[in-house]
Order: sequence, then C-alpha cells, then structure tokens
Amino acid sequence: PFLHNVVEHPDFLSGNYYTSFIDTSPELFIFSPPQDRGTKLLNYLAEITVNGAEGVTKRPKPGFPPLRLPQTPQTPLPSGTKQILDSRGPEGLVTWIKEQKEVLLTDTTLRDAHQSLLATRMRSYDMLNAITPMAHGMPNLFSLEMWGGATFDVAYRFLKEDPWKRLEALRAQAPNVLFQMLLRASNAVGYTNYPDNVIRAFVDQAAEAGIDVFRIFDSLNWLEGMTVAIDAVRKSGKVAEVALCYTGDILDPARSKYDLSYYIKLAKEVEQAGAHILAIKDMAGLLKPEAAYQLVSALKEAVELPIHLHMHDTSGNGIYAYARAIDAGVDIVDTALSSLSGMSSQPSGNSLYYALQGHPRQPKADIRKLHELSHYWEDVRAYYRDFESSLFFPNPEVYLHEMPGGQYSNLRQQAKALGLESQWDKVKEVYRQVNDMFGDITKVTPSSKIVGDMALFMVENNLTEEDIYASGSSLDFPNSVVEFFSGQIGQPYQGFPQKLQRIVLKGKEPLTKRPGELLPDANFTQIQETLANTMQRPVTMKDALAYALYPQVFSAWNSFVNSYGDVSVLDTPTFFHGLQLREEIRVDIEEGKMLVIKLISIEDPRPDGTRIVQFELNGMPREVVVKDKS
Ligand code: 3PY
Ligand code: ZN
Repeated sequence: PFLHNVVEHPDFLSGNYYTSFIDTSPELFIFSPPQDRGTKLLNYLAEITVNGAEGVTKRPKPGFPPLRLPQTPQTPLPSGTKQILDSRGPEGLVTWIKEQKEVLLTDTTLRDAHQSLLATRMRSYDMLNAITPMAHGMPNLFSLEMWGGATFDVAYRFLKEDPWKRLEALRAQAPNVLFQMLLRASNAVGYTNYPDNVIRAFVDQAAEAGIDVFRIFDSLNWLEGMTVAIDAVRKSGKVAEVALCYTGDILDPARSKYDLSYYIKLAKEVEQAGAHILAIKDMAGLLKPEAAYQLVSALKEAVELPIHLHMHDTSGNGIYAYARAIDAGVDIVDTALSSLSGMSSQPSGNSLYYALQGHPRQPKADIRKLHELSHYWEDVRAYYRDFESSLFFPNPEVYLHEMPGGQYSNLRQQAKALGLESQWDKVKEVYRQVNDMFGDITKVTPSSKIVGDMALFMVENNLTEEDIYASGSSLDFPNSVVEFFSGQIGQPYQGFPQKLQRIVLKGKEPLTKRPGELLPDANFTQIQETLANTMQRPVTMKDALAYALYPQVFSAWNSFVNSYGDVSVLDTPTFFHGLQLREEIRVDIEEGKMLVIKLISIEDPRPDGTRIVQFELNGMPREVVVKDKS
C-alpha cells in the first residue's frame, strides 16, 4: 500500500517531488483502511455523536486542556522487581523482599484506584500513554496492580475493549516492574464459582500474557475455595499472594468472631497452603491504626511470609494506619498516585513518601516523578467525570456500615436506579443489619454484592428483619441471596445462620462441598468452535476463557466489534462524546497506519427518525445513517 500511496500522489504524478518527498508528505502514511476498519469507526462515531455513550450525560464534547504527560527519558529503562523474579524465581523474590529495609509500594492507579473512584472505567488508551513514563519514573515499585478484579468484565462490557490486549500491550512497555492482578479465587474475575479447569486455564493464560503476582482471595475467607487457584499459580512459576480479607474490628471485644487469633490461624493455614506472600486485604478500610500495628506484629510472629497490606482510605485514616503497619514491619503497602488516591481508593503514595520523611523505612521513590505522573492522571481523570463516585470527603462511617471501597458508589447507583436515592442512609444502615443477619460475614466481591442486594430488597419492599423471619417463606429473595445460602459461593466461617438459611432455601438442600468440585469442566474446544462462527478473526484460548466466564458479555462485545471494530484506538473524549462539527481527528489504527476523520455535518432527522452523518475519511466524503434515539 505504501508504494501505491506514493505513485498515486498528485505531486508524484506531476513530477513535483524531491528526495525529501517522503519526509515532507505525512499523508503518504495514511492508508486506505484494510478490512473496512475506517467504515466501522465511522459507524461508532456517528452513533456516539448523535446518541451519546452509555453512562455519560449527553452533551457537546467538552474541551480539555492538553495532557501533562511526563517526558520519557532517552535512557534505558532501569531494571526492577521483574528482573528479580525472572532471575531468582518466586522464592528468590521472597528472600529479596525480606532483605529490604525500606517499605515497598504497589501502585494501584491502573486497577483498584479507578475501580474505586471511577466505576472501573479507565481505558487502555490512557494507560498506554502513561505506561512508559511510569516504568521509567517508578522503577522501585514492588509491583503495578493493573489487572483483574472488576477491570476484566468492565473492559468488555462498557469499554468495548479486550482486557487481554491491555495486559499484553502494557507488559510490552513496562518490562521492569512486576505486574499484579486481583484474582477472586474460584470466582476468577467473575461473581460466581467456575469449574476448576476454568480457574487453572485462566491462571495459565494470565501468566503467559504477563501477570507475575496473583493476589488470591476468597470472599468468605474460605481457604478451600482458594486452593485450586494457589496451586495453579505455583505451577505457572509465578507468585501466589494469598489474602486474608479483614473484617470486623480486632480492637472491639464485642466483635469476637474475627479476633486476632482468627487471623493468626488463617495466616498459618495460608502459609501451609503454599502462599509466597501473605496479603491483608482491607477492602473497606476498616483497619484502624492501632489494629494495623497489632495485626501486622502478630502475623509477623506467626508466619515467615512477607506481608503485603492493602487498604482503602475511605475513613481518611489510611496514611496513619500504614505508618503504624510499617512500624510493625509490614513489607509492602498499596498506594495510588495522588490524583487517583484517597477516599474509596488507596492512600496516596506521594503523601506516604512525605509522611515517612526521616523514618528509616521511608520508601525509595523519585518524588518529583510521582508528582509529574500524578499531573497526568489528574488531567485524565477529568475525562471520566460522569463516573466519579459521590464520595468527596473522608467517611469514617465506613467503620459502621463496612462497605468495600469498590462497592460504595456502585450500590448507590443501584439504589438510585430503584428510586431509593433519598433512602441512601437507610440502605447503609440495612446493609450492616443484613451483615449481622447473615452471621457477620466477610464482605468483598461477591459476598458484598449479596449483602447489598438483600439490603436493597429490604428497603425497596419496606421489610424489617422481623418481617423476614415472620413471612420469609412467601418472599421471593434475590437470586444472589439464594445462591449464597445454597453454598454456591462457598462456606462462611462458622457456617450459615440456619434459621434464615431454611427460610431462604424453602426446603432446598444446601451444598457443603466446594462448588468447583461438582461443576462439570468447561469444554474449551467446543467453545472455540462455536465462537469461530461469529468472530471475524481466529479464536484464541483467551477468547474462549472470556466466554466461559461471561458468555453474554463476551458475545455482546463480539457483535459490537463486528459492527464497530476496535474502538480502543480512539482517544477518551472522542470515545465518550464523538466529534464536534468540523472537528478533525487522527486515529492510529495500528503502528504506522493512521486514519484522518472529519465530521462535516449532521442532517436533520428524516421521517423514519434516522439522520445522515457526513464525514471525510482520509479526505474522501463518507455518509453514515444512524437512528436518533432522543
Ligand atoms: C474486587 O474483587 O474487584 C475487589 O476489588 C474486591 O476488593
Ligand atoms: Zn481494594
């Protein structure tokens, strides 16, 4: 195509060219779109420009100031923890962690931070712009948490992009720092239990695509639910970081179910089960500073494993809790770059650096680089305004309702959708009440969602706890609640409250075994054959896995891609708002291939409700017809 572009160029045809012709004629590098990618993108742009994007208030595309992107130095990338793992293996890495005097940091900007602040909507485009500067600017990190949790599902469902491609593309540009993901044990990156062969294949594929550290947790702290994942990670040669989900309050003698001895016993079992690192996963941010000190001190005594502390800063006490944990010897803590930190996200790494000035364990970091990177994410955050959670100030009430950072904004949205926004305070109160009715359980995806579903059900139907016991047999409980009491997400510590279980199950027998043991294996060959009928490219094992986890979401994504192509190549304001009239954008559809797209006009609706949208694609007029849904 290159030669074709040259010989058909008007200057070439008229003999009006010099040896610098190629250098001074950038349009030579604009190719006619292969496989009609240009047409597909025009379909998307017309649709979004006319009808707006899901979850975004329709308005003219806002103007944004240029992004403050840190310069990439011309020097080679400094080596980091990835090289340590690759040369010394997981055990060597563990030894290295224990030798460090300074506390190590995991940066969560690319995963939990936006999951907790921006409804998980951060697009790969914005990550890929920053990943090389991040790899240069933060080579001392223990890891970048950049995958897993809700990001997998949201990538397909809302961002219309392929999460595997995100992982591979980031990996290619940041070969120096360990990549970390959050794995919900037998729930993988979903909300329900999957067959064991799905969990094993998922770990293999994620390891191959670039994940080094798997943080594995079970939403009920049920070790049996985690063993398949732990074994798979160990087999893959990667790092198994196994989490205790922190719930309750070890400082409160009245919450004796989850006291210090509970965590010590669990930590020893986790060590026995083959963990390389022990994580304390404080998904709601309930660990008060003194509790952090006591818990970390006790666990340091109890096990040999390095300890990695994960917290959310909802209460506003995160930095202080980290400082106490660091005094107690915690090895690694999770922070985010300042502009995506705080509140329901992780505490700020930039702040922690200063908080520990003069402390022997102050983390190694180039603080100016952290600030520069934070500027970039501050600018990018403005693109996602529509997805900002409504938590704008520290909210120590979290100690009462115990809602995880990632759930708060979500549940509030769900409440709003049910017309219950004015009863939000009530929802929070009932959330805690449901927790107690369920026997005081660990609340983290998916168990937190089940508690949330039940709370909404009770508030919506004006039901009290007494009503549930008195007339529960005639109530249609939410599906997730029935699944929970059937044992389909595992067994809670000290079992189910039997009276409520009988009411919910209405005579059905609950499972007492690991659900994965009973589920038939997924048949990946068959899935691949089925997908081959609808996918316009060769089907990979990664596609088959995504389908096994989320059949509907994956199929919807696939038909989207068949109509609109790969929209991850669009910048974020364009992805959410389309084009302004007369606006021209350049889109790199792949290395060295660019499309120039200009919006010429949007015509008035025709009697059938459709509009003609006129574009120029690489200078040629093009028309798209879209239905105006307003
Ligand atoms: C997830 O499972 O996505 C979480 O972040 C839980 O804390
Ligand atoms: Zn978290």
